[in-house]
Amino acid sequence: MRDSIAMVSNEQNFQSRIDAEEKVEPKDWMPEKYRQNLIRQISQHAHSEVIGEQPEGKWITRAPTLERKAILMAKVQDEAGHGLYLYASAETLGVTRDELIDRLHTGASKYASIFNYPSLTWADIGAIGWLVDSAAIVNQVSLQNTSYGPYARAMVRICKEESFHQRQGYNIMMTLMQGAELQQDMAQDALNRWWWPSLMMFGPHDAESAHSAQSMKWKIKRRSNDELRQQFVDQAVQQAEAIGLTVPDPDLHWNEARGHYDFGEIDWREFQRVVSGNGPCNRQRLAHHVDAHKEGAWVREAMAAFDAKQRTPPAEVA
Ligand code: BYC
Repeated sequence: MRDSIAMVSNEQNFQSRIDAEEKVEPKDWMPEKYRQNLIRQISQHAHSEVIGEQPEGKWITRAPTLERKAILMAKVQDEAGHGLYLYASAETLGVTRDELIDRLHTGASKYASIFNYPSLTWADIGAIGWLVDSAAIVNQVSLQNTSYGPYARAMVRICKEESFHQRQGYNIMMTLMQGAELQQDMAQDALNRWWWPSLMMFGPHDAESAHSAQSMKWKIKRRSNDELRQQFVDQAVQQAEAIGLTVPDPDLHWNEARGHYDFGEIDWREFQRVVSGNGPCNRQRLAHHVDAHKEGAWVREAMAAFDAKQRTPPAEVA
């Protein structure tokens, strides 16, 4: 009885701290469901950053100029770094890196559906940087104010780097649109294929979103899936028009009364298919990660051995 009263008052105090915009730190008391929900979201976010290296990484050796190659290499390295900040942030919640990777490999933990689509041409690198990084920024700017301190602080740094990523993607699209007809067609084709998957990045409609209500109450999420998606559409449509691209949505039009663009319905069956492991590249992406993880085992073992040696006190000289 006393335990359950203590638990209720812990939960009330916790909610009051959240309502007062205080940050929750790793050693603070937190409801177990808050901890689990954060581990779920942060680790999925980390996996997305790391799996997201694959469609772009493939184009490093195919970049059209030395300058583009250097920029793309830096971007892909940044994504790896984002994964590291996020894994480290999830680890502060008492879960190990090995457990997180294991959940990814067994399919228990998701990653962003968008990375299960193939990058077929150089224009796809433009579309990913422009659209996927834009979508990520719109979401992550709001996550800079998430209630969990280590996650919020990771977001601040990640957002700075994502802005450069978005600019490089848009710059690729702009350059292609100033080129030959073939290059313009390539840019339009990339937009056609990446537009709808980009809208899916924000998740199901608010009414269908399993975690939103509780995550908003705990201020893990600060803005809803639909709100963020609308902001993304409003920005991206104008950016597309500015360089002569057409957004592939016949229902898209400016709604004067709402002050926003109205847009067509996402194909939610496709979303479910991709999220449940049956998108065009799901198996390939996961298999590649499993192989890379196996190949890196000797590095982890060497690091662990070095760490153990550093901790062993030197033997006394007789
Ligand atoms: N893809 O209740 P809901 C990047 C899942 S990477 C897959 O609305 P929530 C970049 C959801 O997990 C940046 N799954 O969930 C990297 C849940 O399933 P579980 C990626 C999705 O968490 C490299 C179920 O559907 N950004 O920028 O409240 C190169 C119900 O959904 C998706 C982040 O990860 C999806 N799109 O809201 C270039 C942001 N959508 O867990 C660029 C952090 C939903 O119950 N994450 N699901 O099995 C978030 O903000 C939220 O987790 C979401 C979903 C808005 C994505």
